[in-house]
Amino acid sequence: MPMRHDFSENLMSLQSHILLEEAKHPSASGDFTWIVSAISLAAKSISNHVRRARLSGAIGKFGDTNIQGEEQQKLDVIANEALMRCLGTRASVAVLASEEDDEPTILRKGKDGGKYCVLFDPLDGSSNLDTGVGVGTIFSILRNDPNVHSAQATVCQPGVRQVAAGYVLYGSSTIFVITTGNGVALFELDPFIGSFLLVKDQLRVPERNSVYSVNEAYASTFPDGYQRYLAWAHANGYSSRYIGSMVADVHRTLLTGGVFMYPPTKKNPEGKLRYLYEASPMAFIMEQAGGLAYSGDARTLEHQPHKVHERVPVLLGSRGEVEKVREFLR
Ligand code: P6P
Repeated sequence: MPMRHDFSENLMSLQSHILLEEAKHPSASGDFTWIVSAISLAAKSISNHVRRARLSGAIGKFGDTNIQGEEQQKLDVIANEALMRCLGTRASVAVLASEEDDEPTILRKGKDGGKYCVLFDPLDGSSNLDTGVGVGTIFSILRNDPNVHSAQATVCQPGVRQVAAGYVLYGSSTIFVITTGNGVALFELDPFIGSFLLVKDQLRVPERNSVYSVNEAYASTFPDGYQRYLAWAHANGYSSRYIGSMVADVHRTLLTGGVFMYPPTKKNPEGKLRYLYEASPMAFIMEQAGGLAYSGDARTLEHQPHKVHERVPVLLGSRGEVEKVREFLR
């Protein structure tokens, strides 16, 4: 009797998944796959550095501050360099914009083949590294407009124009989550073969879950609607989960439901999180998983940014939970 094979459990790597997605677009040229493979390669390198940071002396402050006025961690610089190196060699990348760099980096003009802009926060939540808390890389891929000659203007696009978005969570395992506009796929790094393997495709965020995620230390300076929502949540048995690392907080919200928010505060009247490489990519992921994402009254993906490091309020998560918060904000 010949051996019966079960092909339903085929190993699907990130590479194969993206190639299959690309094959759905006859006009695709394969450039896009190269970009995702560059991000995947950088993510494996960053994961390795994060996981042995104390042994290699990579923990601690780099001794400089970035454009955000935040003290750079050594690993912020290592992660930024890894992404710059891996993406810089990709012929289809026109512009790179990083949370760690004052200005975007122009690699090539549209006429020289630069089809895409890649924006990223190389190591979000890095201030938590010393205490072993999950940190992450967030990325967003936009088309380059060859007729726009300023790098700043080229990358300042609303989130609806994203070609792809995702994040890598360096947590209890290394998780790669990506959307190219056809749903959300979740991969886990198998360190023994060095590949991101598909764990879940067409991931959906639960419709409801009585969990909110916000830094309540600033609650007294939130706009009134948020304060009234929190009072309602306290009275209705909600629990609070806040890690202080956006990728970890959003990933938990994506998998288990609930609502994550970073409202305007006295210290950050526009909110703390940056639009282009934090709010916009996370909003794309959340909407593609059936959730919602708002920045103030506007749908996050429809916000038109004017500066690379522009900050916006963030409210995202389960449809039912985001709508509940919005009832109090109206
Ligand atoms: P706070 C980390 O510094 C970060 O940029 C996000 O990862 C996180 O969601 C937020 O800031 C935490 O900010 O003010 O609550 O410490």
